[in-house]
Amino acid sequence: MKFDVLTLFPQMFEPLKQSIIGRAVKNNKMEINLINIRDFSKDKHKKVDDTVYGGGAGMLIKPDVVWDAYNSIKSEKSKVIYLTPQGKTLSQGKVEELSKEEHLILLCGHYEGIDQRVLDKIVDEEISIGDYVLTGGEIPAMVLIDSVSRYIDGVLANDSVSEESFANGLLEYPQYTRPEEFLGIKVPEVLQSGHHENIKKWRRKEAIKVTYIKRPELLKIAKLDDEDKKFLEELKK
Ligand code: 4FM
Repeated sequence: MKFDVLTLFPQMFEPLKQSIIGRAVKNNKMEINLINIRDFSKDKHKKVDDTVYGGGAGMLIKPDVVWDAYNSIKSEKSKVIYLTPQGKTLSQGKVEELSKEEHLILLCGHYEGIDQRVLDKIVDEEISIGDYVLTGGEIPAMVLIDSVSRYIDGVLANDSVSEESFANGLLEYPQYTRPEEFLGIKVPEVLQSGHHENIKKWRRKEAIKVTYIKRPELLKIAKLDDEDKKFLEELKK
């Protein structure tokens, strides 16, 4: 999977050189190219923004520099995503869907925005990471790369994604490591029993419990079997 990021602030993507994503890039499991939109300015002062027609505060990114940056990297198989609060909110389902793409081009705005004409020409999909306003699309682009990369073959240990509680739309069950007792609180007995079937059932119930308590709206879309539903009805009493 290839990510091409169009941005005025490529230095903001340094965090992706760390940890799991950094290793995945080194191991050629994924590619992240940073394209500095400013490199496509024809202006002698490398100017990329200008004032807004009709008046108002702030500056807009000029359409031609974004157009030229895009044309330097586009391919038959590329999908262009613009990160903006106007987009559909990113979900785990959308993340999984995007992980099947071959080439994602992530367009990051900054300042007051980007001239609408180039957006109309190149953007395939608008995505938001949540209903709040940031100073630019760079952090959202990193959120998208991080979340999608977890589904790319060889990025995570093999069963981490399918095993995670969220795979069935539930929140994660509580987890414990040593010591066996901390501040007077013991690790649940069943987790030390070595009884894998019981551990699996306990974790499933805890996942349903924590989802019901913290994010009950998620239960409407979770994949629950008859036993799960029975347990949930008991919980509600
Ligand atoms: C986006 C600022 C474009 C300037 C932003 C421009 C955001 C979000 C966000 C800010 N993006 N989810 N929330 N972007 O706030 O995706 Cl030009």
